[in-house]
Amino acid sequence: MKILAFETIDSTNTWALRNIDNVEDKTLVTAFSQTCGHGRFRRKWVSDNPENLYLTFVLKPSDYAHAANLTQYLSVIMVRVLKSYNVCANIKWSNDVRIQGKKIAGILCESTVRGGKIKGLALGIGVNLNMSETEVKKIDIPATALNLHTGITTAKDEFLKRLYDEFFEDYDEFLEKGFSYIKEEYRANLEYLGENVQVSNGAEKEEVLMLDITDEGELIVKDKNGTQKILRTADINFNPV
Ligand code: BT5
Repeated sequence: MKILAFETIDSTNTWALRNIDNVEDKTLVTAFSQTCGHGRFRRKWVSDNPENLYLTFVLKPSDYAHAANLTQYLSVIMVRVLKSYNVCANIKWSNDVRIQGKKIAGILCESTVRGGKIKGLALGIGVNLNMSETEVKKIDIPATALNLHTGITTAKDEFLKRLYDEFFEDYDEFLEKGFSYIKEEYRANLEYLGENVQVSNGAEKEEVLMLDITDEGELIVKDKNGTQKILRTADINFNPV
C-alpha cells in the first residue's frame, strides 16, 4: 500500500490533482484534517475531526472508459466494508453511503485534464469513523459515524486496510466490465427503488417515481405526467419527500 499521509491540507483530492504528474497510480493520499474538504458543486465536507477518514485514491488506469462509474463502485465497496463490521448500509443514488437514512460517507471523483487527455483521477472519500452524537448533529443533513453503530471506537488503520483491500480486489475486473459488473449488488443496496422521491437540479425540483437503474448506472424515473426519463449522475440531488 502506497500512502502519502498529511496532517492538515486543503483537500486530499485537490492535493492529488495538483500533484498528479508526480504521484503513482494506486497511491493513497490521506489527511488528519482538511481546510477545504469539499463535495459536489463545491459543497463543504466537514473535515476537522482527525478520528475520521479523509482519503483520495490516485488512479491512472490505462482505459478511462468506466471512470464515470468509479464513485458507484466505491459506494458498493463501502457497503461491503461496513458489512464486515456487521453494520448494514445502503446507497442513496448516486453514491451517498447511509446507515438508517443517515450519511456516513461521501464520495467525489475529480480529474486533471490537459490537452484533452485525462492525466489521472482523484477518487476521494470521506468516512465518519468516530464522532459523538452531538458532533454528527452539527452536520446540516442527517449524518452518522461508524462508532455509533458498533459501540466501539473504530481503529482507523484497520478500516483503511479493509477499504484498500476490498477496493483493489475487484478493481481490475470493474475497469474491464464497468457498471454492469456491480449492477446487481448496487441495486440490492439502493434506497427508494419503486418509491416517490424529489430530485433537484439547481433550483428546479421535481417529484418522480424511481423505477430502476440502467446498465450504465443512471437512474430511470417516471415524472408526474407519466413520462419516463433517464437522469445522469452529475447534477442530480435527492431528498425523500
Ligand atoms: C459528497 O459530496 O458527499 C462527497 C464528499 C467527498 C469528501 C472527500 S474527503 C476526501 C476528499 N477530499 C475532498 O475534498 N473531498 C473528498 P455531496 O454529495 O456534494 O455532499 C456534500 C454534503 O454532505 C454537504 O453539503 C453536507 O450536507 C453533507 N456533509 C458534509 N460533511 C459531512 C460529513 N462529515 N458527514 C456526513 N455528511 C456530510
